[in-house]
Amino acid sequence: MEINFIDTHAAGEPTRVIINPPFDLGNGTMAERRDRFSEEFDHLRRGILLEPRGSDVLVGALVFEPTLFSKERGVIFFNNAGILGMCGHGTMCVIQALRYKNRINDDSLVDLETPVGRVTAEVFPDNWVAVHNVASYLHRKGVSVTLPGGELDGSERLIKGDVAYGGNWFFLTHDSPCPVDMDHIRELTDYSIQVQAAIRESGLEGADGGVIDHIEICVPSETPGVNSRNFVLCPGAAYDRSPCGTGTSAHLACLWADGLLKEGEEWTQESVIGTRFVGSVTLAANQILPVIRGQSFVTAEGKLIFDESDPLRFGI
Ligand code: PYC
Repeated sequence: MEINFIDTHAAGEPTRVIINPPFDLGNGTMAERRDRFSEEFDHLRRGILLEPRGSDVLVGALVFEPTLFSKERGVIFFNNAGILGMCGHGTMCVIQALRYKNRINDDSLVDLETPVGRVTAEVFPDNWVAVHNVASYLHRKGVSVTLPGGELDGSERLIKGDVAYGGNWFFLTHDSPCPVDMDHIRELTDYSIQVQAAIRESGLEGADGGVIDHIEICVPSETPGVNSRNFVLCPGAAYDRSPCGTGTSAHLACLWADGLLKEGEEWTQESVIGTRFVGSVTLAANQILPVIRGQSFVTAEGKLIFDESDPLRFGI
C-alpha cells in the first residue's frame, strides 16, 4: 500500500496532510468517518505518524474533497495517541497543502466539516490563514487538582486552573514550575504529564464527559506586543511547537468570560518556541467564536510505503 502525503507546519508544529486517503471510511459525516478510522484503521493512523516513518510530534490530517455523495470538504485530525476533535494549526496546514496543490486560491473562504463542527478558513496571501473555529467556552473556573509530593520535601502541590473548550478540552493554568521557554521543556513536560494524571484521577471532565487531555500553561510574555506565552502538552505527551489553535481558542474564551478581552480585540499568543498566533473573538447567539490567524508552510511531498514484509510498517 502507498499513501501520498504533504508535510507542512504552522508556527513550527508539523502536520502530515493526506488528501483523499486511499482507504474506505464510507460516505458518512466526519464524526462517522472518524469512528470508522479509529475502529478499523488505527494501524494506519500509527503507520502514518509514528516512528520509523514519522515521530511522536507529528499531527495527521485526512482531507476529504467533495464528491457526488458529500458536497462538503471534510477533515479528520489525529496524533500519536488517537483522534483530535479539532486542530487549529492543523487547519492552517491543510489550507497550505490545498493551496500548494492549486485546489484553493488566496482571498477565498474554505469551509471544512470536522467531527466537532464546521470551521471556516479565510485564506490570505503570504501563507496566512485565519481559522474561524468552533464555539469555545469556559466550562469550570478555578478548579484545583493535587499533584503528588515532590522528591525534595514530599509535600503535595495544589494546582489551580480553568477547564475550557476550544475544539478540544483544556486545563489552563497560570501556575508554572519554571520559566516557559525552550530550556525548560523537560520540566514543563513532566509537570504537565503529572497534571494530566491528576485530572484523570480526580474524575474532572469537560461537558458531556469530555476528556480533558490537553494541558496549557499560560504566563505573561516578556516580548513587547505579545500578550501571553504558553506551553501546551497534547495527549500522547508531545508538546505543541505552535501556540495551539484550539488552546488559544480556549484561552480566549476564558479571557472573555473574565472580562479581560472584548469582542474584536486582538490577542497575540506566543508558543514556548516563540512563534505566534493572533486571536480574537466574535459573539454570535451568545456563543464565543474565536478567530485564530497564523502562517503555515509546506516542507515535503511524497508517498508513504507500507512494505508487507516490514514488521514495523504500522509504527513502533
Ligand atoms: O493547534 O489546535 C491545535 C493543536 C491541537 C493539538 C496540536 N495542535
